[in-house]
Amino acid sequence: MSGKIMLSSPAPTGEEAFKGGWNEALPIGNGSMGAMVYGGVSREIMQLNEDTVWVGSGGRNRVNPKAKGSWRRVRELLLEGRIKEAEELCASDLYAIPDQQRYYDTCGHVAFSFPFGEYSGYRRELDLDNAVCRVSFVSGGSEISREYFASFPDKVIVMRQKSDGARFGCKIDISERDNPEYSLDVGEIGPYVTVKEPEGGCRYGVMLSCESDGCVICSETGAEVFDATEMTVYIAIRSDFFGDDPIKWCENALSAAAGLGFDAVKSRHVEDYRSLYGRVELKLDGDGSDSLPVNERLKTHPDDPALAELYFNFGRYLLISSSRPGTRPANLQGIWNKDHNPAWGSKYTININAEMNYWPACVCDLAECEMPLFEHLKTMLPYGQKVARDMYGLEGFCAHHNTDIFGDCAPQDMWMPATVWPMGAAWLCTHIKTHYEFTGDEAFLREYIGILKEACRFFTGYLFERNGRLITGPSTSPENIYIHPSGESGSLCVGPTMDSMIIREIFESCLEYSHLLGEWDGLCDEISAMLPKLPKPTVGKHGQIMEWSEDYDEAEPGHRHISHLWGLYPSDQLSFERTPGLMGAARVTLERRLANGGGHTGWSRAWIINMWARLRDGEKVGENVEALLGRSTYPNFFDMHPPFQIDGNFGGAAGIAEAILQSQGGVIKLLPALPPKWQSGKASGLKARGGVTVSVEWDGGKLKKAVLTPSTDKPIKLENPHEYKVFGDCCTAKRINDKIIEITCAPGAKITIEA
Ligand code: FUC
Repeated sequence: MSGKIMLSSPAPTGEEAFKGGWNEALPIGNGSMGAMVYGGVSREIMQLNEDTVWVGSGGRNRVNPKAKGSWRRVRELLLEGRIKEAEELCASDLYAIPDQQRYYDTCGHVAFSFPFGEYSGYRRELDLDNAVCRVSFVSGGSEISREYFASFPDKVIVMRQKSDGARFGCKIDISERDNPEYSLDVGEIGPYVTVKEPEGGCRYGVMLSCESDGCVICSETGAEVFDATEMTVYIAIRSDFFGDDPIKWCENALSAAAGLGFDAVKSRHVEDYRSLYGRVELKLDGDGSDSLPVNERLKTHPDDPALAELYFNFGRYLLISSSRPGTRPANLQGIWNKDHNPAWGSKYTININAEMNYWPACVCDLAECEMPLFEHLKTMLPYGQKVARDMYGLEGFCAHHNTDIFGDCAPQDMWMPATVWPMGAAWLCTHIKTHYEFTGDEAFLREYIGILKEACRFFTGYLFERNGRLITGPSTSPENIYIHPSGESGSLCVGPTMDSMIIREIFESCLEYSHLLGEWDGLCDEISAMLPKLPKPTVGKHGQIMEWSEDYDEAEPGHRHISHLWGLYPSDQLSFERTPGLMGAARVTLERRLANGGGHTGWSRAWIINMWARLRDGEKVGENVEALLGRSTYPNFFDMHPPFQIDGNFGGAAGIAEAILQSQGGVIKLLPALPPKWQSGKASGLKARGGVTVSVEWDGGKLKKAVLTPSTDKPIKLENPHEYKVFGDCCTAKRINDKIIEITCAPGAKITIEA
């Protein structure tokens, strides 16, 4: 393994530090605590975050009291083609009051001043194999080296600096703050700052302790180190979100870490991290440019397969570092945010972004990292049931296009193309299906089927019949605008294609799993009767999959959302197996979006990669991976919306996996969409649905060898149009059709496939 994000200069720590310079700093995180490491020589900055530090409190009911009496009228106006009036009524009666959910905040930063002047041989790297960031340079004839990491087992962020020669001094400052309400203090362990977040938000503490072979003097504003060749700083951050005292908690974490000492804390961290990261390996043979700093590689070699490999590994690194059992789900920026009021509140946008964060989880064998998303569904459920009742007068679980740490499900913003879209809970619930398909974890399914049912229940009341079809409305096709035949344009509509696809997905999985778990009930009877009336995707005048229930033109044909291809990815409702006749239309849809400027945000590009992979077009996968790297990636490898948004990192990683392995529909497909430039390479430890571990090796763009290791004795379906040789201990293979073979063997057995 050798995944390294390498840079040859520090990120700017002056004026630019909290502007563009931040996109050059490198992220470390333990799921909840995070830091951005600038690697400054004489002034170093670590910008800090903790995932429960949000502005404002929970428990609000923002539902517009007029909504219950008006939403059906909005629907009628839409059906009468009176779009403007419908949108006006929606704006006055359906938008929530206040219109904003809570938002994520930064925990400020800690600054270090060192007496280093001239320096040479500078290097900064994020070692993805060990989750350690390193900085080194030579100053005054001594080599200065630093290591930084965030430990999940020991709940601290650590920074250590060593000099191999001259002694150094350092001032550590925690007082550079612009929070309105904070206080500085020093306790037995070290200095700390406590901050009260505005609008009834949490109270949190940041505390540090410092060890050195020199002398350390702590004060309220930080610490001063004299005459050292080595210093170690431990940082703990905690809010009162969980009800405990942040300062006590920090003291405990810091004294436990200091008790263990740097070496033990580091080896426990590396062991913990590698137990997740080390499950998968990807090697894409590159063009030899990997000795260059990544910012140069991004500019000059965006098509280097080795850079795509790094992007994939960085995605896994980010997921492990921002989402672990017991933490909050990764938000729009994972956990890394420098702003007091970040773009889109750095909360959870659930009309694509939060879901995309979890696309790589299962295939990369990081299913446990997805648990925070499911835990969050539990937080949302009571709120979403109240929204269903208070806003729509209906039963069930309903959320709109955003949620926050408190699980708020009421509409967000006052923006017609996005705000009133009652599908957020439903989309999130489709992850229950995917997670179960990969893990086969029945206990998980039992735990979450109730939530899935509540999401379905909402639609038993909300769907309405028109021309024999059951459709949604008022809703939107996120976040696009259509042109009505009357010439009016609008975004509020009835029956957008994506809604029907999402509802089909949760209805079908609810029925399947209710049957499996013996939990069939009246709701299942009801939705089985409704299912045949859900509209199927239709082809429109351009040969495209229609985005709306009528064949409207789009105001922005290159829109970043490609919602009507939801069935292509993440779902497989549009697939060569299920709907071969519609795959051409899916292709036209994507081509049209791209021809009109689509893919201009990082996440949109990432989605497009996954869709091309499902369309089995390796060339397009390659082109779009190259575009993601070359046009939508910051020097620190963060995804660029702009600004930074982490969804593209995760979606891109998922797309790279999707080029190598697919398993939708329960059929394993090896190298289904390999970009032509990825001539040779290998992947191991990837997971296919059904809990099968897959390793694959290829050369000249062709499969050489693959090994499948099932975790159960259920038969494995493998696409094998090429008559690959299949052998393994006690395993039997039989052909089911001209493309697919079925292999049966014992759990843990190795099935070898050779070209
Ligand atoms: C959706 C997208 C935007 C942005 C925001 C956070 O609304 O359309 O591009 O990513 O979420």
